[in-house]
Amino acid sequence: MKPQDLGTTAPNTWCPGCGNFAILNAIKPVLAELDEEGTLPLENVVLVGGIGCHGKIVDYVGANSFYTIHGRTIPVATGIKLANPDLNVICFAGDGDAYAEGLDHLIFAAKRNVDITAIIHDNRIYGLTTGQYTPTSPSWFLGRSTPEGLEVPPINPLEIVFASGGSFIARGYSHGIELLKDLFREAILHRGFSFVDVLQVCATYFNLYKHYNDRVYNLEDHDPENRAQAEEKIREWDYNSAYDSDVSIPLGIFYREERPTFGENFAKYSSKTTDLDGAIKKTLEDYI
Ligand SMILES: Cc1ncc(C[n+]2csc(CCOP(=O)(O)OP(=O)(O)O)c2C)c(N)n1
Repeated sequence: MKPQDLGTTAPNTWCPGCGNFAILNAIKPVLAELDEEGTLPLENVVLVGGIGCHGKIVDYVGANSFYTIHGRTIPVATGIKLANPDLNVICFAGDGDAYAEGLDHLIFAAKRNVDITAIIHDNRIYGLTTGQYTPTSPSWFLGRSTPEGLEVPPINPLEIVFASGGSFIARGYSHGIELLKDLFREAILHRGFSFVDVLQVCATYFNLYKHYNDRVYNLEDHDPENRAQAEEKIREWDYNSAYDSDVSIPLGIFYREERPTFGENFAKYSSKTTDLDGAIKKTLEDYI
């Protein structure tokens, strides 16, 4: 299979220069390669899209897919994975989708180590609804809903996922397809909750290409299995750098850990729940 075999006839409506094209052009070769080498047959892949410009990606990849509602890619993906553990489920969510309306789902997926992949198209605005601020917009951002500024610092989503127990944490950039391909492949193959925050530039409402181009660098000599090192690198950039600041923005895999997944724990948990029901009933009967 070749990446072009994964094309569809849906007309693409993203703006010229949109960072979503890089994500699309990275995921297709990865899925084609995994299928071709027999590691992950395409029939076992399910793509889950949120609502936003990012969500349209599921229309542009010829694979099984599910359009969810805004903020709900992760619970839908979790349900698919629990119902059929043979499937490999990949969520495409926006920063509005995953860090605002759907933030609790992100935290719980990380905590439970649900065996799914979350790729976040982090353009740091609501793109589809024309440029309102999101949890990762910097405090100096002037947008449609905040024309006089925001003055609220952004969250660092990597730090949230790290603190919540995420077992694979990475950051990519929409101006570097080779790195995106590596990150997507590793994330998809990781057993557990894989989280990739992609700095995906919205060329129309928040064009950060120059800001990022001058500051991004790839992590080297970094041990993702070392929690202290991971924490230090995750905190190196706080998403709030001023446009002209001299910060550096690391890209790559920050953290990786092997631990039991929610699916494995869920099987044990649900059988225990049944026992527990019986035990509670018996206690009540004894009591009454
Ligand atoms: C439950 C619900 N809340 C809000 C909306 C309105 N809405 C549609 S898209 C969107 C924001 C999209 O932003 P983001 O998730 O960052 O995706 P992008 O368009 O930037 O890719 C919002 C708030 C909705 N459709 N459904």
